[in-house]
Amino acid sequence: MRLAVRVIGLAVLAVSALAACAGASSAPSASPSPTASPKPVAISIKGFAFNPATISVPKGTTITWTNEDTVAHTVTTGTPPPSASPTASGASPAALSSGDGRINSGRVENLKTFSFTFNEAGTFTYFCAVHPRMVATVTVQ
Ligand SMILES: [Cu+2]
Repeated sequence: MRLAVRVIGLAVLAVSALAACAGASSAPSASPSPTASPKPVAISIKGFAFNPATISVPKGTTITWTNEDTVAHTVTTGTPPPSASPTASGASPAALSSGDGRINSGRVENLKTFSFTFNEAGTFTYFCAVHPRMVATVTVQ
């Protein structure tokens, strides 16, 4: 019986020590400075679509795209070329469109990421050069 009381006592000590640690680690980030850059934003590429496909962010935001599909995709600004129809074999064209040249990730393979920091306001329409039907928009304010 005494042993049981001791074990419970130790468990309570351990739990309160953990709680103290958790509280301490979250404290320093509580005061954001006015010069801090906007929070980074994540967009997933999944099921041959950008998620979310439409997003609005403040100037200075870094967006990171993560390809969760097993095939390669790209993040390419501009409008998809009308000639980008799939080849007869279904393989992607050898030369991928580089869009308007503002942002072009090149091939982003499975579970790889691509990041871009938007320092200019405007509307950025982008597509996947491998699958030009994948289109999305970032609005920077
Ligand atoms: Cu794609």
